Amino acid sequence: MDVLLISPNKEMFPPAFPLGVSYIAQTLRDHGHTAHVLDLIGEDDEITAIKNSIRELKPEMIGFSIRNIDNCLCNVPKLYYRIYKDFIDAAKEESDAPVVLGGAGFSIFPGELLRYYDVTYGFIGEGEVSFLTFLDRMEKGENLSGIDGLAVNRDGRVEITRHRSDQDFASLPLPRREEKFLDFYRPDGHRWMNIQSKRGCDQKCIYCVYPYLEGCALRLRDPGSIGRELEYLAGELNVQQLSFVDGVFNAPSHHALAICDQFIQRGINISWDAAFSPHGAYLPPELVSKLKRAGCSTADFSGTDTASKSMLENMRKSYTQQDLLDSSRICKAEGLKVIHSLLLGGPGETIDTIKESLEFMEQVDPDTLWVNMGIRIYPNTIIEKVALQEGVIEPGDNLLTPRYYISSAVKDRDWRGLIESFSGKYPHWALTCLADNYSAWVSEIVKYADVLQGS
Ligand code: B12
Ligand code: SF4
Repeated sequence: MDVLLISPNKEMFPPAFPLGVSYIAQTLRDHGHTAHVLDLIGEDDEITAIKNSIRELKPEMIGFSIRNIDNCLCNVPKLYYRIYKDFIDAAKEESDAPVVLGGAGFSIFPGELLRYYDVTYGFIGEGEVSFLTFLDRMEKGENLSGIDGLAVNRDGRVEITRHRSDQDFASLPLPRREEKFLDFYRPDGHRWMNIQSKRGCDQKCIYCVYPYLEGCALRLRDPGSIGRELEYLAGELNVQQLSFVDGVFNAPSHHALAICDQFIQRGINISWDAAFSPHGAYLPPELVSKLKRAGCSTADFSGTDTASKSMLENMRKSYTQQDLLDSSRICKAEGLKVIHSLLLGGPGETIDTIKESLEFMEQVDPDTLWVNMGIRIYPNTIIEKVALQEGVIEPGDNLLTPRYYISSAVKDRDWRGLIESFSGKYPHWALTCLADNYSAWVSEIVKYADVLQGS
């Protein structure tokens, strides 16, 4: 079948290459289908680009990859999903081919989005096998029932076969990237790409949808296959900067170590970063000492969330304050940049716990500290249950329109004043929570981006 896959994501801060689309396209091609990709990132007139592509390619199926719903920022909100409606309508106008939806954002809100866009089919979670099965059955006119992850909208009533369809990650093809779009992914002038070394996360942080999206079991890719992808990225695509998109890169540490060996043994010269857990068990000395040699520039402890003793427990983080100190110290000693991020306002947060976190971070002394306030409430998370119990949301509320949890002991108190009192001392901290407009947010977040990109 002839399929057109469209990535409508236009967010440039930073531009995230649509890796999921590459996985789907490669899988389809490997199984005899034709997959074209239209990445709207480089298009000024998206509607015309969609219509022209459809006229030219005459696809028999059109898939939209809905990665982002919103930006999860209560102080400077952006609602991406609304912008995509015109794009999807344009595709429906131009073609009679069925339109299907997939992607992380779609997977969180399948019913809401199928109804909002008035689309019949969508795929929850990983789409390689489920979409392929769907196409094969469509082509043969076979029954569609029982396809894992398939959501079907029948006049507003959405039926879901089974949430998520976890792939055998080891057997997936190497996702070849669409070269014509690569040059839109150069946030600091360097060609920036992404790679995935595992799927799944076995942690249970109260707000996080990753275990829902990818499953709780870790599915690890063979390090050799990652090495081959690294050679392709460095050699064929001339990638200079790389980000691992895994929820936690260094768990399990033996896998992270094996990936470092691939960089070193194959002589891959790419600067890379990843999301790290500060848990001592995931940062053994032999891993930390290899990271720099392998090209890792930054240990981005992007899920730190808090450094308060009680809040570490409330947020169900698996590490301790001591882990935060030790991990940062050993990474810095090996010449890595260190980033921590706080997500303030969770259940049990008070002005005192915020102070405790910030003061603890003074000791940790990261190269930058990203500070956020307010937790986006997603379905299928523990914070959703807490928000329901506390009456922050009501049963049946539509969370597609973003709702945020901020503990009642913080919400109406002067948390801003407290955080501002640190800004003079630590001008390199990215205090995005204080921004009241998007350009103020950007001038804070660049401090984080600068450390990540090594400037
Ligand atoms: C890594 C990551 C980042 C990195 C990206 C680095 C890079 N260069 O790629 C950084 C930190 C920069 C980032 C930034 C942002 N991110 Co982010 N990110 C992720 C993360 C962890 C992984 C994404 C990924 O690449 N996965 C790997 C690929 C292979 O999987 P995939 O894209 O999901 O594709 C699979 C399926 O979805 C499906 N599929 C995809 N498309 C299609 C299409 C069809 C037709 C079908 C059938 C199936 C299908 O099949 C694919 C293959 O299995 C996800 C969470 C998660 N666990 O998914 C959040 C996530 C996608 N991000 C999110 C958000 C909000 C953002 C930001 C807006 C945050 C901000 N405030 O700035 C920005 C947006 C940046 C941008 N330009 O889009 C949200 C989106 C949900 C929402 N609320 O909108 C998520 C879900 C995290 C969250 N908050 O819960 N992100
Ligand atoms: S925040 Fe990180 S460690 Fe916690 S569940 Fe999400 S991906 Fe896993």
